[in-house]
Amino acid sequence: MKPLDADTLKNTVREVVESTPILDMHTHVYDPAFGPLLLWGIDDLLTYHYVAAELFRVAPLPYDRYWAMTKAEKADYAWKHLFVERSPVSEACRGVLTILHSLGLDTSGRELAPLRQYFASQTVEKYIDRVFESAGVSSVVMTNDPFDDAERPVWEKGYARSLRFQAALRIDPLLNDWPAAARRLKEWGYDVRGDLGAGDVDAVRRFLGDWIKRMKPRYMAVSLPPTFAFPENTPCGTLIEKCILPAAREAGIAFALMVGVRRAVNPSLKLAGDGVGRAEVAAVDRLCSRYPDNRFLVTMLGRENQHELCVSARKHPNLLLFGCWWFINIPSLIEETTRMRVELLGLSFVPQHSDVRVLDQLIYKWSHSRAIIADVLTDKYADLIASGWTLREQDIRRDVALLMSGNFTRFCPPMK
Ligand code: RAT
Ligand code: ZN
Repeated sequence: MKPLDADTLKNTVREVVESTPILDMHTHVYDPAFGPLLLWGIDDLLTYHYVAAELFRVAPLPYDRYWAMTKAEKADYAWKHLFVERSPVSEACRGVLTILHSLGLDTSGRELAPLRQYFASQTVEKYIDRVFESAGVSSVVMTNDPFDDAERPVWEKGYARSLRFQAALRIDPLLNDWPAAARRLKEWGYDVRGDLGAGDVDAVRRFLGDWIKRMKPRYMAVSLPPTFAFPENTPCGTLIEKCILPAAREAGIAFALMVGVRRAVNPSLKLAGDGVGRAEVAAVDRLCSRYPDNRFLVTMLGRENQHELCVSARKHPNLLLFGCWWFINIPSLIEETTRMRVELLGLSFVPQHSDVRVLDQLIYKWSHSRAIIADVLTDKYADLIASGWTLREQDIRRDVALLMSGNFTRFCPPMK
């Protein structure tokens, strides 16, 4: 294959980035075996919490009146205020339009009824195929919480696993509210006193081992507040050192930390009510250097943390940065963050995860991010060509495959 020149570079990079299958390493969608937990279609898109937060800014109404509405009423309300009475320029609103456009739906009448008709005529199985294909995603990693009463029975009963929807064991309730978690563990037959003594440590290890065996997760994960410190003489610190890290080592899986979320800044907004705060990156440094036999996936929510976190990743081979999380997942910050990561880390990071809660969002989250990743890579390859480096299309294919799936797969291989 002949080397690429600067003129053909842009199109080649774009084509490669668009056609390379993605392993989406953090989402909140479910295998269809979880029934109603899998969200899809126009009403779920318009009631997505990113959209709901924007709705309250322009159409103030008592919170309880909104929450008492049916899903379709909430969707009507969002459509009216965010799409009809003003232009839907925010990233969350634009995303809805990217999805509808890519499905070939006409929005020129600005009516919800024909859109609803389209979704009503789909079957979930066929629609999943269509979305995965259109988004260019080969598989997604779910967020699986054994403390979730809607989800737990499905795991306990068991279902035929598919490669498309892989598991991640999420343990927020265990780390963020130990007294409540201890009560649940006791209810489920684990011999827990709540004092985090040797007996409790054994019981939590058994609990984790049972769920790792049941779910075969790609990793264990937690989201943490900006105040996260390590080491720390708190239930969270003790549980991490005595239970989570040994369990992760034994199972050979990574531990993912998503740091910087201030939960319930406005509780009336429910899921839409969380905020962001600046976290202490040194806590991650200490975790990685004290536990070299553990692997850590880390993302942070604050823009202010991104540079320091990149520098940390340069220091610790057992740390893999991932994604532009939540409030960072907007074009201006994806661009800035991805550019900085390439400059400091080369190709040794996972540039994006989608965090989708509604299946259809795979289409917009990935098409928006892919365009930015391609632009950043084009600039970096152009710099190499200008320095006399010969670049071939197969080099680009190899590099993009690392970013889209290879780096994650190497760090978090599937469990046997
Ligand atoms: O991005 C989101 O949808 C947030 O609501 C959270 O789910 C966050 O990503 C998390 O995993 O805690
Ligand atoms: Zn998430």
